[in-house]
Amino acid sequence: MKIIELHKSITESNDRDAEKLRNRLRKQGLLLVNLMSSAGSGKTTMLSRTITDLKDRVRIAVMEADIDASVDAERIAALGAVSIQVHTDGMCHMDAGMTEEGLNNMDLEGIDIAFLENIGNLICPAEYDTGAGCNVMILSVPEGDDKPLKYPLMFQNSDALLVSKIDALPYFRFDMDKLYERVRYLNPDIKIFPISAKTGEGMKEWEEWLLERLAAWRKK
Ligand SMILES: Nc1nc2c(ncn2[C@@H]2O[C@H](COP(=O)(O)OP(=O)(O)OP(=O)(O)O)[C@@H](O)[C@H]2O)c(=O)[nH]1
Ligand SMILES: [Mg+2]
Repeated sequence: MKIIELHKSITESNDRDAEKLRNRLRKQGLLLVNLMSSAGSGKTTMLSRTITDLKDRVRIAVMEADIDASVDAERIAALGAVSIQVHTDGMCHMDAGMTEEGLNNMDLEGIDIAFLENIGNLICPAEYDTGAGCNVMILSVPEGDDKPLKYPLMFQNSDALLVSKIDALPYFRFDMDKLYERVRYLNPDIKIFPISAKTGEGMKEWEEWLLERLAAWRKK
């Protein structure tokens, strides 16, 4: 497994780097999706299912960002998809320069969508534009419906929210209506998809949205 050691970008403006990367990706027709959530919310499991479900329609690659280890990149590679593991030198987020360096180390020939599985945490990743064409976040049922109140920025900066592990709803006190209300208050335009990567429920709606985003990205 290819592991790239990244270091914090030393350029002055992350926003400028992000805009530059986004323009480059737009020209390439490659949709980069920045996937954010807290640790263990189900990012890699959701990605694995999405890659398998869409394998005849689009080619998906994944950049796995972690502080250590390469287990997630190995899970994706086992599906036959292009994957790379990057380490962030202890940092709790990816910035645009790090994202670009990671992408430069991937074989993206023929790839339609590249996911950046960002570091698991609800705070830092929301503060940095990675240059992605869209931001998607996951909140899992066991984490609770109060998270938009405590960590508003990620909900505000995301284009879509996947509410994951809905197969676990019977075992947790989780008010889906309250969650929708809190999220929509912060971000009226966000798309919300309740999913279970375990049973497959809700996956089709999310996958169709992703394909629509790819088509829209290439039209711009
Ligand atoms: N019940 C249930 N469990 C799930 C679902 N999706 C993931 N899990 C479980 O949740 C745990 C964490 O899943 P991962 O996919 O590794 O989560 P992650 O967000 O990639 O984790 P990090 O990369 O460590 O932040 C595993 O035990 C999964 O089996 C789901 O839809 N339902
Ligand atoms: Mg993971």
